[in-house]
Amino acid sequence: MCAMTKETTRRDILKSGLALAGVGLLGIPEWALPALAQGETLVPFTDLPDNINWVPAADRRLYDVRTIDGVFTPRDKWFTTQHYGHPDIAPAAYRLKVSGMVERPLSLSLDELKKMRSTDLVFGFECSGNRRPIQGLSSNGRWTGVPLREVLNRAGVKDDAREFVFFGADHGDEDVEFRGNTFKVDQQFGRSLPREKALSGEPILAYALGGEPLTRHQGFPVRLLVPGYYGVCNVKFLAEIHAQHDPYLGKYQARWYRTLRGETINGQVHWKEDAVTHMQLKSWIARVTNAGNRHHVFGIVLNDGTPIRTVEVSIDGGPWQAAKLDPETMKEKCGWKLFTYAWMGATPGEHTLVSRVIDVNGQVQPTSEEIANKKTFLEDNSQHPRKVMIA
Ligand SMILES: Nc1nc2c(c(=O)[nH]1)N[C@H]1C(S)=C(S)[C@@H](COP(=O)(O)O)O[C@H]1N2
Ligand SMILES: [Mo]
Repeated sequence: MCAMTKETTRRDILKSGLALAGVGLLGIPEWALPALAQGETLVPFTDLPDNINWVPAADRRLYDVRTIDGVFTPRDKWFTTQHYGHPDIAPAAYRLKVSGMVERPLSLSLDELKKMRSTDLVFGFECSGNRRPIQGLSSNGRWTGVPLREVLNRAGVKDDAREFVFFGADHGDEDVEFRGNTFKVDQQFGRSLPREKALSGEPILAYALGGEPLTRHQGFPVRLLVPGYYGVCNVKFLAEIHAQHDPYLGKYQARWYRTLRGETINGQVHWKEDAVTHMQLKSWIARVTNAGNRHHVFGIVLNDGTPIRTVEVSIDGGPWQAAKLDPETMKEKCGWKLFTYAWMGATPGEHTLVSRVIDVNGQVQPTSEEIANKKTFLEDNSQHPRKVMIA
């Protein structure tokens, strides 16, 4: 709500031509400026590939974080990825089924869902494959939906239901390998949550983004959102919730989104394979701009909702300096947190800028060397040294 007001304010200011003069006086935070204000230029990142394909396929889109001009990602710019394309779902025919170990199996229409108590959730997430140098698989939104717990309570979850599987309406042919045999099966996209998480009151079944129906890319008509979790957990085109006793081991739960990490336990390295769940503590520099002799560094912080203590920036290997966390975005537990840093006295030539975030528990965003024991490319939350060229 307050964010909507902010957007309007910014636009009004721009219209009235006070864009630059009014910034300090009106207290408009620096990140609320358009990507490029009058007289401002984008400082090129020299670590970005020359010709990035921002829309590499019909079902994929990267978000160019250098163009960010507000807290919320515009609906038509949201990053997207899907594994089985977009299922066509007619809203009138849509039903969300709740099946398995429940007292009352349900089949809810979109209208029935919308009549239930709704809640708003500011939630930004990234695909667990989001990483340097592009960092384009992340976006931030204000969602509306029904708390998952309310739907599950309506169905009456049985005591021995331990696992909740969320199936999308999308599906495709998969090869399931087993001891030298390959079985071809038609699988739905599926992810699961343990009972404690499903009934925690946190996840929602969202039907709106930015106050409007979900886009096709974002999972029309209904998607699961698990605040603080990586993209893959947020099942789009949600068709069925199935309560069961045993762990669900479908491809997108147990195989395709898996992190292999070496952990030292009692002096011995144990190789652990985990499903991708909560987001790791991460920050990255999204944009550097120049106006006169000032350089503005702007970046994004993302994590699982653990409160943030500080973000720091280091230039050319120099000491860590505190960046400024935007107080508005800090209010939202699971939204993007934005930060700015005023870089004074930048000299012509190439420079390396890097950010790191520290949470209230003292956990520090690691360097890539510090997570060298993580073997799959997913969950890369390493500090990202950005190379920039000052003219
Ligand atoms: N039904 C369904 N849900 C899905 C997917 C999918 O392929 N099918 N992809 C997941 C992955 S890997 C990510 S990163 C996010 C992307 O969400 P977005 O397209 O809204 O950005 O959706 C997740 N939910
Ligand atoms: Mo993903």
